[in-house]
Amino acid sequence: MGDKTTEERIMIREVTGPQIDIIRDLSLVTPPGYLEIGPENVLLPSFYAKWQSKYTSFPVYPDDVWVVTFPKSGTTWTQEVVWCLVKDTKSPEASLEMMKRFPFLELDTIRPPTDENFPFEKTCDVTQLTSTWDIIEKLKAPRTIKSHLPKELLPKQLWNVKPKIVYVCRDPRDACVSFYFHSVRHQGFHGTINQFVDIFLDDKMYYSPYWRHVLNFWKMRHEEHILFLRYEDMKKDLAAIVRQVANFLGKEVDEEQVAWLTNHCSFSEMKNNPATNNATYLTPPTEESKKIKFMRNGKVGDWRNHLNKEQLKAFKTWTLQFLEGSDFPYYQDYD
Ligand code: PPS
Repeated sequence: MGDKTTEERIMIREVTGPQIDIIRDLSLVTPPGYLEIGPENVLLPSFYAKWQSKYTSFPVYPDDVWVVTFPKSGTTWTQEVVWCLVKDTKSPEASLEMMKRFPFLELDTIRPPTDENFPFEKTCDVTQLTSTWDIIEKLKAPRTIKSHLPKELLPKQLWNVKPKIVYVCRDPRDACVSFYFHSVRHQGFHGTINQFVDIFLDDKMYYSPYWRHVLNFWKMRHEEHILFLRYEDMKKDLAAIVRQVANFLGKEVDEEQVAWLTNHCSFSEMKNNPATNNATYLTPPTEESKKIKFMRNGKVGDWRNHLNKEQLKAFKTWTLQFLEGSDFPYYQDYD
């Protein structure tokens, strides 16, 4: 266990610089500062410092089911598949917002609902957000928990207790575009997409560096308690993924259930379902950001509509640099 050792080992540094200035100056909703954490320089809002030991020493149970991703990689989609497989889809709980039945471990770091330093309440209605701890403490077993934290910052017990963890990755070009729109919607980011792409490729966006996040789970993909999925495979054949996730979780499903779940988790169904569309848990800060829906587009290759040739070249260089020496087979064909 040794929380103390953990705390001693994970270094936290305040980070500044031109990219951070852009995020801070061009967002309506910003934390008081930004941190780089640990040897991999994971970027998070300064609220993280307050919660770090609570995250690393968070008690884990063997029957928990976790969904871990880099942001905008298909988290909510996977959460719904997982939730429906481990819980009762006919129970009243099924109609609760995702955040309440499948809570987000580090929500208080990303969007603290009560911190008076956080200017969020000036522009948004946060009354619908509850501290994540209130929700997590009330969860009934088997608990379903979401996190975007990279491997090194996740609860230490995950690696001894070994509950099931579903990890999902997405083409970083699509994750980046989705993250840009997310930042406009949630942070009131009013810089250009080009500025956002620069920040993303400089690994100065929340939870960056992207590739270390993905590759650290890729390396663990053969472990029995880890299932590594791709957004693009979910798009290609969701029924196959439903069967794969069910098998991983030790759940028997017949073809009727697979068909039901595949339809229930389609983009259009999730977009129209208040329990899955994340439409209400906060109010976007501007008229512009209100136009962007959480369930925005849900496509593979939307980057084609937003990234220029130079940016694609930069994505390729960045990708190849991280993938050198790795057997990770995806997202290398950027020509
Ligand atoms: S978050 O905020 O990090 O938890 O976001 P996350 O859920 O990981 O990613 C949101 C993107 O996933 C898309 N999405 C889906 N795509 C296809 N089918 C279904 N059912 C589905 N549900 C969510 C969502 O639209 C976001 O992607 P973009 O590209 O922005 O549309």
